[in-house]
Amino acid sequence: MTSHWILGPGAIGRLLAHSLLPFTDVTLIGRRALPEQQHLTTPEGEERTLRLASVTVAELASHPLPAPGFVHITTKAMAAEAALASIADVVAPTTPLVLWQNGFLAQPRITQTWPGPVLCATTTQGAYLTWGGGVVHAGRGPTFIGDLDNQHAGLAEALAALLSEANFTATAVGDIRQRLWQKLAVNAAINPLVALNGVRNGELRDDAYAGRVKAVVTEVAAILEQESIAPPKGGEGKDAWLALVWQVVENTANNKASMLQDVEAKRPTERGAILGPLIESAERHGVPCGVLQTLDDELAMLEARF
Ligand code: KPL
Repeated sequence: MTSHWILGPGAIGRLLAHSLLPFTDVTLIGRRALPEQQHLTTPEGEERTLRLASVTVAELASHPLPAPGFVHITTKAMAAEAALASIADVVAPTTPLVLWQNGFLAQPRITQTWPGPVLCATTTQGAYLTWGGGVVHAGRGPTFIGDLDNQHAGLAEALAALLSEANFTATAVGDIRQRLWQKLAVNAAINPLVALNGVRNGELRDDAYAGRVKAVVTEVAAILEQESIAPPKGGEGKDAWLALVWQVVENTANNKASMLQDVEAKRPTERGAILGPLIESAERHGVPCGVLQTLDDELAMLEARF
């Protein structure tokens, strides 16, 4: 049986572990020890408790486990490379990795440096951790898996099939780069503004914020054109991106976006993985990014006060 290591026991990592456990061998890996019994609340409100095997990074170094078939990295974007480095000595460099991060920072870097296959996943599964360490599976949504160079389609298909069997609906795709940038575009238009203003997603429709959303999308659309990322649903340029952003705002109106949750918990945000690649691309292509840069500076100032 192929074993799956899940490095980063946050909400998505634990949801993945709960989903896969009945079908395969799963080990959660974190910096701190986790309780043996892990609780999950399903979107239907059902409570489940499972015994999930977990080890700390330090234990793994002194008591190596049998080689994994996949290592899933489910940390925040800015922690992914350090997390991989922390287990690199005990994992064969040919092991397939699956990167579950937001943004587009860890994915190209790890794809370039890891000798084995690197799959990227983007998911719309909604999940959060409770204070007691349980995971609430708040809403189901599709997951897409592929690799940036389209060289591991068979592996992506095998993983998507296993996840779908585990009711974690997943599809292998040949355009994961496009999908990661698309999610990044939406995140760039929503997350910094809600985090800086302490509002839920739906409030961005208010006059006080809507103009800034449009200004962000104008810059993002021009940058994505330079990156050859097609506008969503075959639409045209900026308007198609804006329509997508308003659609997500509508669908998630009552959500506290992940970046707002980070700010409220005084944790570093994923600005480097979301705004960083856009600003870097704008500078490379000579496209304006003053609005994005201001958001990034404001977030940096906010984080400096934590
Ligand atoms: O993905 C999200 C997030 O919170 O990071 C959005 C789409 C903004 C929904 O809240």
